[in-house]
Amino acid sequence: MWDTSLGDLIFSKQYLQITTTVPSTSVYGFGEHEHPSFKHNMNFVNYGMFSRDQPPTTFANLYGVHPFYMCIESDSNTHGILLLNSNAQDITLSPNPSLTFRTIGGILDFYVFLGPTSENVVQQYTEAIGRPHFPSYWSLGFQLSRYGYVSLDVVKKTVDRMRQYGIPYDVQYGDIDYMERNLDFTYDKENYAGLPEYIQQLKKDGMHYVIILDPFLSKDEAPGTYRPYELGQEMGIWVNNSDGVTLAVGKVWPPGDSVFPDYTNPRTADWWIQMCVEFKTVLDYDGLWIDMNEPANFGTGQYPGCALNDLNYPPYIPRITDYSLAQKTLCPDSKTYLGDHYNTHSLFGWSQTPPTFIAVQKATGKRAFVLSRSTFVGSGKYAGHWLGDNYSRWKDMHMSIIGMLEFNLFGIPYIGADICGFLLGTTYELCLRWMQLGSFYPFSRNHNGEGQTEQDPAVFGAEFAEISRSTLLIRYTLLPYLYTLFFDSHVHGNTVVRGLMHEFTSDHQTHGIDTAFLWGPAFMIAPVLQEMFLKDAIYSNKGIVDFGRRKKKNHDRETDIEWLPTCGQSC
Ligand code: MIG
Repeated sequence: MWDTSLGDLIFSKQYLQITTTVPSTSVYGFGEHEHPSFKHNMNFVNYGMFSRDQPPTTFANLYGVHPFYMCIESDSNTHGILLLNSNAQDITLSPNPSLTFRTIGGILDFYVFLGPTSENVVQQYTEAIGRPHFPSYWSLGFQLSRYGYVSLDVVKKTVDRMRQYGIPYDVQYGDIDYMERNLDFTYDKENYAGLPEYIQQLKKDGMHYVIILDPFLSKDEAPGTYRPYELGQEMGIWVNNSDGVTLAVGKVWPPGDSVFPDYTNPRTADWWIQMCVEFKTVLDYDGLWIDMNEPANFGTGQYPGCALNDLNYPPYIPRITDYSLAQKTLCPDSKTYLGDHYNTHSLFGWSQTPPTFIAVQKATGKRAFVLSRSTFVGSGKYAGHWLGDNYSRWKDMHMSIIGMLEFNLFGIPYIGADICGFLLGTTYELCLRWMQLGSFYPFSRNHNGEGQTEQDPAVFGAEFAEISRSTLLIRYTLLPYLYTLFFDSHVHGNTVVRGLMHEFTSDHQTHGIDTAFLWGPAFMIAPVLQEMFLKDAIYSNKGIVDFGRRKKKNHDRETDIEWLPTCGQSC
C-alpha cells in the first residue's frame, strides 16, 4: 500500500518530494482537475494543485485543491491516502505503478484510510475531515440560473415559461447581474427594480432564491456610501501586502479597485456574518453562492505586481498553469492572519465557507445552503460545489460525470456541473441530453454564461420541455431516496453518487467505467453522451435555423465532433 523505497525523500524548505509505489493501477482522485478518465492514466501523467479561476481544461489546476486518492488493490481491498498540505504541489502518476508527491512548503502530513471497501474509505476519510453537511430538501430540486439575465423582466419571463410547461423547478438564482455595478450587498434598483418583492412572490409560490456574492470589495466608492467596505476598513480585515500593513489592492468586477477580505482572520468572519445577515433584510435569500474565491484577481498579483523573492518566484514551481503562482490572483508574499499567502492561497475559499454557512444559518434560521467555487479538504462540511465554467460541448458532459464521482470521494457529494454548459452556445440536442443527465446530478442546476443564447428547458419549445419535465419527474419521484443518501452521507460519510466499482469491486471491468454512475447502491444512470443528430434543426438566438447552416453558425465552437450533414460516425 505504501512503499517509499523506490525513490529518495527530499525535505527542504521550498521543495518536499516523496515517491510511493501503489499496489495497482486502479487509482482515483486528486483534484481539482478535469481528468480525461475517472480511473487514472498512470503513464507519467502530472497534475498540479493550486486553486485557480480556471475554466475546466484537461490537466490544468482548477478552482479547488484535494490531495486525496483512492486505490483499489488487486484483491479488491481499497485504501485511501490524503496528503494534508495546502501549498502549491503536483502529483506524478507513473507506470511502476507509483506516485510522486512534490510540494513547495509545509510538511509531509499523510493520512491513511484502510477501507477495506471504497465506501469504507470515504466514510473514514470524511470522519477525519468532516462529514458532508445535510442539504435541505428543497435544494435537491431543479435549479435555474444564468449570468446575464439583463433585467428582472427577463427573469420573470423565464420563470413564467418554466411554469407554463410545468417543469419541476425549485430554485431561481441571482448572478452578479442583480447587483448594482457588481457591488456585494447591493441590488440594481433600475434593471432589478422590485427584486425584493419578486423574491417574496417566488417564495409564496413555494420557490427558493439563491444569490451570488463575490469575496472582494470595492475600495473606491464615495466616502460614506459603501458601508461593507468602510466597516471592513474599521475592523482591519483585509489581506495585506508583504509589509503586513498596507492593503493588497487588485482589480476584479466592481468599479474601481478592490480589496480582499482575509477569511482566515476571525474578525473577518464576524464582519462577513454581520454583512450577510444584514443583507437578508434587503434581499430575502435562501442560500448563498460564493464565487471567485480562489481568490480571483484580474491581474498577475495585486498592484504594482510581485517583488522578486523566493516566495513569489520559488526555485521549483509545480506543474500549474503558466508556472505562475500569482497569475489571476494575489502575490504569494501577501500576508494573511494565518501566514503568508504562499501557504494559505488554496485555503481562501475554504476559509470563507464556514462563516458563510454560519451567516446563512443565522439569517434564515434553517439548515444552510452554501455553494462554493473554491474548495479544499473538509469543505463539504459547509458547502456544495459546482464544476465551474464548463463549455457547451459533448465532451464536457462526459467530464462532468468524472468530476461528480471525484467530489463524492472528496466528501463533497452535493455536486453538479452547469447543465447545458456555461461557455459557448449550446444546441437543442446537446442541451436536451444534458437536461437528461443533469436530472441526476445531486446538485441539478442549468446555468449559462453571459451573452450566450438562452438555454433554460422551457425556451426550446414544447417537445424539449416535455422531455425535460418527464426526466425531472423521475428525479422528483426518487427524491426521498436521494435525500436518504444525503442523510447517510451526513451521518456515516458514504458517497451519494458513486462509480460502479464501489458496488461491483471484484468485477475489474467496472474499475474503468465513467460513463455511467450509481445513486447509492441501488440505481444506475447511463446517460446518452454522444450526438446522434436526432433533429435536423438546431436552435439559435434567431429561432430554429436549418441544419445546413449549422457548420457556419458554429464554426467558432470548440468541439471534438465534426459537423456532418447526415448521421456520422457518432451514431
Ligand atoms: O468571471 O458571476 O464561475 O458561474 O456566472 C465570471 C459571474 C464570474 C464565474 C462563475 C460563474 C458566474 C460568473 N462568475
